Amino acid sequence: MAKKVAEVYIGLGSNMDDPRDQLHRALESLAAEPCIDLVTVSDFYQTPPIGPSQPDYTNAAAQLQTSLSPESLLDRLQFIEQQQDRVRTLRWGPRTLDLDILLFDDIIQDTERLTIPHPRMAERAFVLLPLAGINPNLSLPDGKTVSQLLANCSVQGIVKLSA
Ligand code: A4P
Ligand code: MG
Repeated sequence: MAKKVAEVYIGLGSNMDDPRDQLHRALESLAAEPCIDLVTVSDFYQTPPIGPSQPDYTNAAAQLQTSLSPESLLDRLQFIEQQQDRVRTLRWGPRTLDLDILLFDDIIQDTERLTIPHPRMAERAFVLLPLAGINPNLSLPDGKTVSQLLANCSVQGIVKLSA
């Protein structure tokens, strides 16, 4: 029997050690994963940091299809973060690479390890703007669309980059 394939959106962020290159390397690693199809990659954006004072981020989003469970996908994302020298120190602090699961089909889950949809995505322009570039009509499990959520966010200081 064919394995069920889920439609997933992830957020990518970096603000250390050549952020744009970090995102490109992460996307290459994702594309090379046997159980992940990289379907669409958004534009890249330079975004002012949310949280402690630190350099601007480069953010993007990607649409994936995968036969992995949410937990197994998180394992793969965290492995790719480790490969790129992610060191976990300060919460919301600077990082070489952050890969977050934003949406996983219409799953709603809140376990110790994994919250889906990502708990802060609905108020973050650095997440919503790249997602809207992939599909502005994409809806969260509560029915709100990315473009509706984006209308309530400030996009001040965010600049589209060439990938
Ligand atoms: N975790 C729970 N749910 C998820 C999920 N949906 N996807 C758990 C990924 N991980 C999830 O994450 C901490 C733990 O969250 C993981 O072990 C996992 O089990 P982390 O990546 O180690 O730490 P973090 O990213 O510092 O924490 P957090 O709270 O996820 O931070 P955020 O919300 O991701 O914010 N400003 C700009 N402009 N751009 C950014 O990308 N990013 C952050 C990080 C802050 N400010 C930013 C940006
Ligand atoms: Mg994270």
